[in-house]
Amino acid sequence: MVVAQKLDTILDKALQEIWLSREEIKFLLQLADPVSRERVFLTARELRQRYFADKVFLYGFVYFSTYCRNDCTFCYYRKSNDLCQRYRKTTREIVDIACALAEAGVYLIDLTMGEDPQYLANGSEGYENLLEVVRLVKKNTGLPVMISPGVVPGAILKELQQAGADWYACYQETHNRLLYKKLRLNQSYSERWASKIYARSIGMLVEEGLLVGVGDSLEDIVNSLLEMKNLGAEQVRTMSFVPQQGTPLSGNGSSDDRLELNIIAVMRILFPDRLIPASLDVRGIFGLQQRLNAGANVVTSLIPPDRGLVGVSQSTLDIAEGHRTVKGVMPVLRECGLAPATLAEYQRWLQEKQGRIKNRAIGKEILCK
Ligand code: SAM
Ligand code: MD0
Ligand code: SF4
Repeated sequence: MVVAQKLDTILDKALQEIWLSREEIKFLLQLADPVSRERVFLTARELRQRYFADKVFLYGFVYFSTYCRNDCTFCYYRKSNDLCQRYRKTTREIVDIACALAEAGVYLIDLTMGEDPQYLANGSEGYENLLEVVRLVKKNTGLPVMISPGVVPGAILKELQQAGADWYACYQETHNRLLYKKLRLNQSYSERWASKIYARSIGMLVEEGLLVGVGDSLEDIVNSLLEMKNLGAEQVRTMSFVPQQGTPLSGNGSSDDRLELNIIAVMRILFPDRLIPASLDVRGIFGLQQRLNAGANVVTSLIPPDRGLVGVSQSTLDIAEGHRTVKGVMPVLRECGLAPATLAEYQRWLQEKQGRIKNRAIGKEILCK
């Protein structure tokens, strides 16, 4: 079949929400010519419109501790990188920052940290501090909360949920175990995966993520998308790898986002009703329009300019300039024909999902009896 015809057939299936074969997914992922890609993006936008109209969700990002006990080869904040200057915000500071973000109009606070031993390996006192952060952020902002603390024991996850965490974000990066081993040194693949399964089983919403451009093949990406389907994560993301100074992978990586954009569009096609981020943490404000046009519907990594906070993969890009703020992204949303949802709309989406998860859990219990 000629390329255009094949594309017609696949996009037709996509619009009917018929699951694509491995080969069809791979075909979409590898597209390089601008005309074909634009057709895929158009389909992705049509599907987004079907489920979310022109509404986009905005997430505030608080990277409250950049200390980490791990040594991920791709990460600037890996423990053995002496080049990075680290900080740990106090509980008071974290709450103030979260309140400022809430005031600015975000709908969710993403509390992210390196696997900081002060919180994770400090016995029960560390966990208690983490729980207190979540409790106070929830209480003072009244907003949905996402936590990205790395892998934590199930019992703690449950307490974090009780403290007010709605979402657990924990990215596998790849679902190729060999590649995983080279990226997340000395970290168990199975444990990381199991933490997300457990989070779902107790009724938390889960975000899964895929890192691209770190030695992954197209086949790996297809596998990842299938694993994401198995997991049933409510939010799925992909981010291009950004090389970091002082790390083993500092010389690798490319500034071409073609694959990331293709994956965003394919994610929208495969998971039309899920949340898919356009992260400001890859190319800053400059990269936002492309990501939204590929079918993303959440702007993540909004950071207040004046609090000494950093991003993860772009630690400073566009932060001090105030481009990574609600105000800063508005012109881009408008340009894309999109508008921010209201907080009530986000909360409705969340409650509907949480209700469904709860019913599923009850169903399982009945089955087990
Ligand atoms: N420390 C926790 C963890 O690893 O799960 C939570 C936050 S971690 C800093 C968040 C994510 O940022 C990583 O899982 C990875 O997907 C992404 N990330 C880190 N370094 C990156 C880089 N150099 N380029 C692109 N994404 C990166
Ligand atoms: C982002 N910088 O949304 C953040 C981070 C962690 N949950 C999210 C990677 O892009
Ligand atoms: Fe630590 Fe997370 Fe960075 Fe890995 S990705 S080194 S766990 S902060």
